[in-house]
Amino acid sequence: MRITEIHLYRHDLPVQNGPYRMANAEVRSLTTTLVKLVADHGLAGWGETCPVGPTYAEAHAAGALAALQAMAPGLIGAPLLPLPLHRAMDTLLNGHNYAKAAIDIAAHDLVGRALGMRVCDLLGGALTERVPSYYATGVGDPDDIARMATERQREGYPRLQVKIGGRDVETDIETVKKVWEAIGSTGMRLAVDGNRGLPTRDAIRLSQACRDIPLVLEQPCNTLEDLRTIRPLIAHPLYMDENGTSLNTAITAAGTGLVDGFGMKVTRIGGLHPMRAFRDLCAARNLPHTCDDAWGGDIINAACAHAGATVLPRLNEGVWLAAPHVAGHYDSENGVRIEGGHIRLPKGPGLGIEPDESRFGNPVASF
Ligand code: 0XW
Ligand code: MG
Repeated sequence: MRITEIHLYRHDLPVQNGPYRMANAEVRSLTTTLVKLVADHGLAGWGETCPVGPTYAEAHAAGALAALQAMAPGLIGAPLLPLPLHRAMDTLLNGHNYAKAAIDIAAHDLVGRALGMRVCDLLGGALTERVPSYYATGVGDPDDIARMATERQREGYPRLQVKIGGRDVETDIETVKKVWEAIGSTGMRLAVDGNRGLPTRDAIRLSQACRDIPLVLEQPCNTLEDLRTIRPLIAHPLYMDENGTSLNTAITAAGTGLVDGFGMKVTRIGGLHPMRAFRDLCAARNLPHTCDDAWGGDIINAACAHAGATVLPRLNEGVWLAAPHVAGHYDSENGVRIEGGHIRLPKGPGLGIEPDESRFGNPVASF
């Protein structure tokens, strides 16, 4: 199985009821990049990568397209199996995991279709058909966020992530306390995500002020050094998200006891093949984690859901999807949906998504 054609598409995803606000980003519309790989036997597979704006992570939409265009000519004729494919990509471009991930996802889709297997089975096998999700609020007014928390809990979400940062820490503390008043008795789990936006001073202040609330503190500050500084001074488990840029950083964070878990993005770590290794190293260290991505449509959503279905249930912090903020589906029948706070795993081979290509227009580049 070798790659014979690569087609790249750009597609806009306006944010429903936007903007979506995080400590370092306010997004109204996102540009997603889609990859269609065609193999020598004629089958095709799809991949996707969609940074949530240019300031969330070291990734941006134009960068994804440029990196894919730089690699694509050298990938014609490359083998589709993940190990040689990653090797081929690494000989063409250093880094740029979030672009390589789109090729990796498309290859998994294609190999799954060729073998008649779902991607979750290629990743070792699904442990559930009903994958837990979690809801992430934006940064907002404390009373509004508490109301939203109650609504999502009633919908069936097992976990809530409250966004903080980029403003006065006392408002963040008020938000966390009001949310806990709303959901504390329900069993819903709580993460508080600073998206790199808090000075160490404010992360320590918030954690101390909320010490009786059993939350996890996700990526409150910007750097690894900041996380090391606050680690002994906070009252809560610490999760890494944006700093987990590769298997290498994840291994160091897990191996040195810097963190108690991760918010992990499939594209940030380079795709489903490295995500599988990450999942297994977390299991070896008994560390919980999510299987998300930053944004995107049905293709990335299916990739995250397949990966999330293979995580040990006791370590599974859920699969976040942008679906509640995105209108419509690439595949109106099999498109990935959250129902009752959970995702039903697609049934078909590969990712289980048959995208309606006409939605994407002509490819912006073909090789
Ligand atoms: C909540 N998310 C999964 C969605 C946004 O892309 C940010 C991200 C996070 O946890 O940082
Ligand atoms: Mg996060």
